[in-house]
Amino acid sequence: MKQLDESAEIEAASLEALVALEMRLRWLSSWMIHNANHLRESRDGLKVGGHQASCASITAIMAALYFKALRPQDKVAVKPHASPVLHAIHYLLGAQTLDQLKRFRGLGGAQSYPSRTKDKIPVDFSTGSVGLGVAITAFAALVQDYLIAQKLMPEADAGRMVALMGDAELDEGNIYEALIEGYKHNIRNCWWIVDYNRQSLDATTADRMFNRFDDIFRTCGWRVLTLKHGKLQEAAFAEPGGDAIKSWIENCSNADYAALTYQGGAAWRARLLSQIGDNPHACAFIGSRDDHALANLMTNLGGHCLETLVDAFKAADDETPTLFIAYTIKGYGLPFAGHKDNHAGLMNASQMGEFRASLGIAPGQEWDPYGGLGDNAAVNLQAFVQASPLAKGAVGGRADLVPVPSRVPPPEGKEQSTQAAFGRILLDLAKSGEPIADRIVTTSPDVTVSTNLGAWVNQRGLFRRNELKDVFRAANIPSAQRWMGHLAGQHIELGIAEHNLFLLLAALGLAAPVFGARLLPIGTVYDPFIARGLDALNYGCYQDSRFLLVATPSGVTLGPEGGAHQSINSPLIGIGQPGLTYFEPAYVDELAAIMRWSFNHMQADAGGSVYLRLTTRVIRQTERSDPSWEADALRGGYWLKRPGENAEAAIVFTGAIAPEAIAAWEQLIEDVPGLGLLAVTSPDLLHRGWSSGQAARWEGAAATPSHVETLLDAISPRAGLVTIIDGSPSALSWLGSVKGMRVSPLGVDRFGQTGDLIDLYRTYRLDADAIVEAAAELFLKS
Ligand SMILES: Cc1ncc(C[n+]2csc(CCOP(=O)(O)OP(=O)(O)O)c2C)c(N)n1
Ligand SMILES: [Mg+2]
Repeated sequence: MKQLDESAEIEAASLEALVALEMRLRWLSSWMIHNANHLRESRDGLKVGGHQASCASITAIMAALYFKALRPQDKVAVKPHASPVLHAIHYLLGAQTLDQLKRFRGLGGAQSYPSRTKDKIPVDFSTGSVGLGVAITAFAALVQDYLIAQKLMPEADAGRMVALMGDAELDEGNIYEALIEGYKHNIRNCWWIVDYNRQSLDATTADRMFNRFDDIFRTCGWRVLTLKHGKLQEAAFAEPGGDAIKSWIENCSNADYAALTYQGGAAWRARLLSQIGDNPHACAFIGSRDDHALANLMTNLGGHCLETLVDAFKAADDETPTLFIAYTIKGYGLPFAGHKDNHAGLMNASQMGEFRASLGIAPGQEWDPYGGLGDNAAVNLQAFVQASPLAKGAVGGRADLVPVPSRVPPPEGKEQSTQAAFGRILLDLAKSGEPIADRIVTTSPDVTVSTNLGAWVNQRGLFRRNELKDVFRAANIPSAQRWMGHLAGQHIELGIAEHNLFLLLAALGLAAPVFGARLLPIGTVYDPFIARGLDALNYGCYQDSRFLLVATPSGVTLGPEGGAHQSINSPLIGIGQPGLTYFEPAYVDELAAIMRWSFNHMQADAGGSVYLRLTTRVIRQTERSDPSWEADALRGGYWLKRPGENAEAAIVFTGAIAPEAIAAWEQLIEDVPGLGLLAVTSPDLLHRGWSSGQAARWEGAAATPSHVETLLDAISPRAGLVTIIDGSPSALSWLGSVKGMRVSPLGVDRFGQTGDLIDLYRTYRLDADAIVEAAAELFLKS
């Protein structure tokens, strides 16, 4: 009995501490935003912003999670607008500095939205574009299972992947794509906690979705825990008249609830009396409370009640994926609570002053972590924080590097396509016994076979937590594909949802920093459908995830497949996307060298992800007389035909149209002596090198020429260039600006249509004749 009393006492003390911490978080997040907007000097007159209402909505949830439920091995994606709350938590934990808080939303300060790479606190997953941070936790749970199955991580270290999300994120389609894929892969150890304040940015959210989310998630194997009422409400419902109050709440629309919250106690009273006042018990119930108590009761929703939250987190302490729908009030406890326009609302100085005074915080003590608490209470609260599991620091160390073979041999054959060679290189690696082959993990959204990953999958198998039999094989039905799924498999097959591909790649590519075990993920996709998952691709790159994206086939070169499958502007994505290096090799020896380079680049401290734009077009491979091309190819380009001294012209090409460039060169070389032929393997590296070299010079660095400048130094400054790529011509036309040369850019700038290569290259002016004509205009008539 004594023991029971003691543990009840500890529980009560811990709840009291959580209540106090919730208040600290609400205060500190509000103050951080207030400081940035109203106190810090504004040099440009721009509104700094920040979301006090979004923070106040989730402070109780985060207090219960961070100071009670989370274990060091758990990983969290925090809803973007709750960034100040996350910084405040780490401030209390001693992991965030006051300087960073004061510089919230300033250069080098705490970021507007949690950022893995820019923030100085541990951020497991960046967020910002709503929906993505939620879904990545499902994929991270899958990655964790993969690492455990591959014996790269002990099961005992498994953590929970948690997403703290706004309710409007439930409108993002990517959530449901992830939900479906997660169900197929039987994910576990995943919590999604919805801050269900029934407000988005513009308005209150649709009532018709009430109870629908529960159904959707349960259908996909999730446990759904709805935290609608706080303990105060639960207790009140048991009083005479309480059932009438409960059913009134049940039937109240989102907009009405929000508006009444904003209006306060008198408005609650008037509305309740007008609608259920004829029930004498309800009338007495309402009459027994003053306005303040009534407002307090009506806003005592589950997501603001620490006891309810702690109980719910405890109740879900197993592997089952769980959706918590925690009812909240946007702006809880702040003057604009419930107002539909409060998303970006900021308290003014006098409102902040009142808030400060209500907490007993003296002017000048605003940043004090435990200000206004009184000595004993402050010491106790600090001790509680220091005793929380998170104060012991995050787990996970530096992941070892995976050795990359000194050479990745190109496949043999005079005539080859880069896509087929990619498949062959992976197959050779699968058979090689090289350690790297065990760390490669492939994935594809239902285009595994058609992007030539089939042979790799036959060798290494599909990853499945629950064994998947190959029914066709068991029935002796001939097939080139062996599709057995098991724990040791190294290919994760996805349904057709390119967005999921990029989120899974992002999660796989974070295995080293997040789980301490390095993977080398390779994803394949048809090049045009990168656009489907572009935000998720950007999301992965933004948080420095490392993967190899193989996009194939590409351009109009895929011929009869037609316009809807032809990619035009993807080279520009490759050039424009930070954190992603784009290559488009023409020959398979280039591809092999680039893949080897990629395996190193994906592991380098200052490395990144890589995008290969490949093709199914089979072309004659080139004979190499010396190996010097390779180093240049890995820097973005090399002279396939060296120009003569002071040459007046060059043809510059990228990728699959190499045969047309060569044919044109052969036709022109007699008339244009010294004509050069430049193979650009990476327009991206050339451009990046050029612009960063310039920036470095402007900042006073030594004048080392960039690779493209060195390449173009081989020809006359007055030379003309014909550039050609099966993609947007602007991917190469900029080359003229490097040395001020004239350019005639060829490429595709209209939607394509079906046809064979001869017709298509003629129609889109990608054939040798087009190059010769462009050259004639540029070199001969000038
Ligand atoms: C993909 C994307 N579209 C639009 C936005 C702009 N935006 C930021 S928050 C928000 C609504 C947030 O509502 P909710 O998720 O319910 O969060 P809370 O109410 O807790 O602030 C919108 C539309 C965004 N960040 N990302
Ligand atoms: Mg909301």
